[in-house]
Amino acid sequence: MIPVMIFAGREIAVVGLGLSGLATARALQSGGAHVVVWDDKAAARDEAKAAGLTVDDLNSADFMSFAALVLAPGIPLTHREPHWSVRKARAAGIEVIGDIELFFRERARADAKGKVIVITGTNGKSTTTALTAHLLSAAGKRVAFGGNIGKAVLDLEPFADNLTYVLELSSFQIDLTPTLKPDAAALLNITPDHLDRHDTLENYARIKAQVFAQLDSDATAVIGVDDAPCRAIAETLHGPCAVKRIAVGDAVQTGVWAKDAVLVETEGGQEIGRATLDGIASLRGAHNWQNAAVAYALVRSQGVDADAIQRGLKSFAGLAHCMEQVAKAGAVLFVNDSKATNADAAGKALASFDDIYWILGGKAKDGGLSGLEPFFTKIARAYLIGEAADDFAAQLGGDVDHVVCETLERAVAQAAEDASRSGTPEPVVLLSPACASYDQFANFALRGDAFRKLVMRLDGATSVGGQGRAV
Ligand code: UMA
Repeated sequence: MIPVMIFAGREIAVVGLGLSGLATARALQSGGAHVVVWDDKAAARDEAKAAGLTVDDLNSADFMSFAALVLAPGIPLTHREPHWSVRKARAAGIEVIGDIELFFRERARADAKGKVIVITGTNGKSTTTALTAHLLSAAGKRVAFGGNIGKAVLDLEPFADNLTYVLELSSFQIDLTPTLKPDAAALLNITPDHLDRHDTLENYARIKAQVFAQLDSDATAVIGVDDAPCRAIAETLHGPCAVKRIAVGDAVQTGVWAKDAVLVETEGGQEIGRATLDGIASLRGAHNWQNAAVAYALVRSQGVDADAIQRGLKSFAGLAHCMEQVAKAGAVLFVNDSKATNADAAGKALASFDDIYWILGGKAKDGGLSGLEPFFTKIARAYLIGEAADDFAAQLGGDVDHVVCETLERAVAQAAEDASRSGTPEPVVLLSPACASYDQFANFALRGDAFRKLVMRLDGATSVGGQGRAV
């Protein structure tokens, strides 16, 4: 845990007692603040009480007595409308911040010398964060990683001069972090997502770009330039920090670009290093080349050489629930891509395989399956689950053979049977739902775990490659 002392002796409100809220309350309390917590769900309040925190009904509290409101990232700050606690804080004139802001303020107070790397983007940020942490560790550096992946930031190890933090940040977290000042920041890509929380793509992109707003001259900005919103942000980056561009397919002047599973590092148009991703199952597909190129650029910015990066890439196990190769039964490969909670992310998996028995559905996002039409010819059959099943059946229409299975259990059984009967050389049963999980599961990780269990119960299923790193 990182004790947060900047509010020592002062009263502070924490709203939202999930993973990040509980870590925040503990960190503030251990740093000497008087912490009052609240959650709109009674069960979460009970858990906090049992953990020794002071729960008080903040609905009727006078917010003037608080130094700040620390809000959990999942709670609406601006859209569709601010949470009631945000309105109360604003009326009382107190600031509303998040746990990542506490981390940066405490780091400044402690004058901690260890490096901080932050990674954001619509898709691929978890894989890139885990890969960056892995490459640094493989090169002998001490690393703590978390944020929007794994542990909440304040649950990580305390500051130390030889400790590098690698943090995945969501747009929700960035929006609550006014003094975000890392040593290296990466923005992978921007496609429409979370627009219920950020209203417009422009506003979502503006928030993502904040990772670069306060970089010093010795810091590094790494930006993917394969999509228009990121290209527009890249145009605004003219130092004082180093700026590294990332592209898949097209060469970049200064940065890292990827083609045919090879990463090429350039400086002023000259090649200065390279690494290959050929044969690395955990980094299959063009989207993973982008992730690996970003990780390469970040790790180089910390003084690791290309040979050490190449060795680290080869030993990367991948992430659980991100195109995770779970098992084989005969010729059939089973892939868990439960983290693909939108169409764009599912598209990356569909692009990576050819003979696909596709399990999809859940709680649909705006736009449904639109954009995935170019992959339809690769799909042998689709198995629809959850709330979105009927809607998706209509969207697939006559273009893709499909069956409504409703549950994951039925979908796995049916897809496995069809794939094994097909007699084709490399059929793939792919769970890549293009939907949130909340209609049938508590989160995408539990959905992926359920898939793994169902697959391992099938006749002849043998595990391949070991489980990826937990997310
Ligand atoms: N709550 C209220 N009132 C509300 C809404 C929620 O009281 O109006 C309470 C809930 O009852 C619950 C708590 O708030 O007890 C949940 O807070 P939260 O949604 O911020 O969730 P945490 O458990 O704190 O997890 C958060 C991140 N979740 C979100 O941003 C939605 C986790 O990212 C992150 O790993 C964790 O902090 C630790 O830093 C998850 C995520 O889904 C992986 N992120 C989104 C994404 O990647 O798309 C952004």
